[in-house]
Amino acid sequence: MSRQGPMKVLVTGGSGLVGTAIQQVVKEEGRDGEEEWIFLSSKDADLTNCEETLAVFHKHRPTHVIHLAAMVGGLFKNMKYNLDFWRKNVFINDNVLQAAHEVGVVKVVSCLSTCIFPDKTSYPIDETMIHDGPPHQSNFGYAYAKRMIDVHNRAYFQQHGRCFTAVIPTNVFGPHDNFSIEDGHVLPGLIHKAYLAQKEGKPLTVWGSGTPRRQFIYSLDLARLFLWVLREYPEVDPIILSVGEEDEVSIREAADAVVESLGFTGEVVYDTSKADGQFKKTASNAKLHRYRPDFQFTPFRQALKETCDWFVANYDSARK
Ligand code: NAP
Ligand code: GFB
Repeated sequence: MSRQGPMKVLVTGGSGLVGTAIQQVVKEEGRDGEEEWIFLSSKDADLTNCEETLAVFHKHRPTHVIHLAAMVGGLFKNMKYNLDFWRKNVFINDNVLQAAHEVGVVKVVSCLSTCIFPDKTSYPIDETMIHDGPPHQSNFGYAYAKRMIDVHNRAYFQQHGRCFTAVIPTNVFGPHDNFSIEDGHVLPGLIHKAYLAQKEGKPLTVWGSGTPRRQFIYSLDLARLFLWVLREYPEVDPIILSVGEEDEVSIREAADAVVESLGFTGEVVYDTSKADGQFKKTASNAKLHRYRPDFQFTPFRQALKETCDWFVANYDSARK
């Protein structure tokens, strides 16, 4: 099944938060010549469209694929558009995996999320629990679409012997995130809101009660792990990419960290009329630890400071 010659890696969603982090890590590694990398954005092909997807795969004929492209958003965007999250992501995933199969791609690494696990569950969550019960109702469209990638992967292996696998990251953040206040995730949303509140001398409003808990992973750490999975992880079964259970923080602690990183000096208020979403989705990184006991995560405060500094320095061009 393996092809001769250097790896030619196609990254779908190569212009997003995770894709740009992979671009940076690949550049830092400087393995020019040994591997060829192609980073796609939606401008290169609309991957919800079958013909455009096949055309871009035939054009580049990759040996390996990192599949990131997806309709993505925070809690509040998910609550509004469950149907769109389901349909777009199902189309994208079916098109990408079938096109990869048709051009003979040796390995695909797709991207799931810890929000796809059952809402009513025991903790910590592990890789065996994906299909054990319904996901949280706030994002069932996105969650079921992502779960189906695991079905695709097992079926491509069973029927065609393909090594199509997936990683399961927790909440990701970093430079090049979507800092949209309405549609983005909590950390970029809070960074943007605190930046504006400081400038305008207004309070920072955190949505919900602040009690839900999240494990955050820095996009550059995730990118390093993605490269290891692409080159070395041998399983079709997915792997959770997460900091430890002990590194989970409450939304209140995350907001406090944003306040500190940005040097916000105003009042912080909580709008409890806004949804809290899933209370927690505490994931185990025991499998990752077995494979990569050496891997060092960037400390949360340091990663958050780097992200805040990037946002301030790139305010005009940042996605928001
Ligand atoms: P992002 O910053 O929103 O980037 C999304 C990427 O997908 C962009 O490159 C976008 O292209 C591309 N894309 C979207 N719709 C497309 C379409 N119809 N055709 C072609 N390309 C399309 O998202 P991200 O946070 O990097 O997410 C990357 C992956 O990680 C996704 O699979 C996501 O589900 C997963 N994930 C994310 C998180 C998180 O907290 N962010 C957590 C767990 C898992 P344009 O730039 O041209 O729009
Ligand atoms: O990152 P987030 O939107 O998504 O975080 P999830 C939501 C939590 O942060 C809730 C609180 O408890 C919100 O009440 N929060 C406080 C805020 N202030 C803000 C704010 O300004 N913006 C936002 N967005 N939240 C998403 C899923 O869940 O996780 C997606 O809906 C995706 O499908 C992603 O998988 C990783 O962690 O709740």
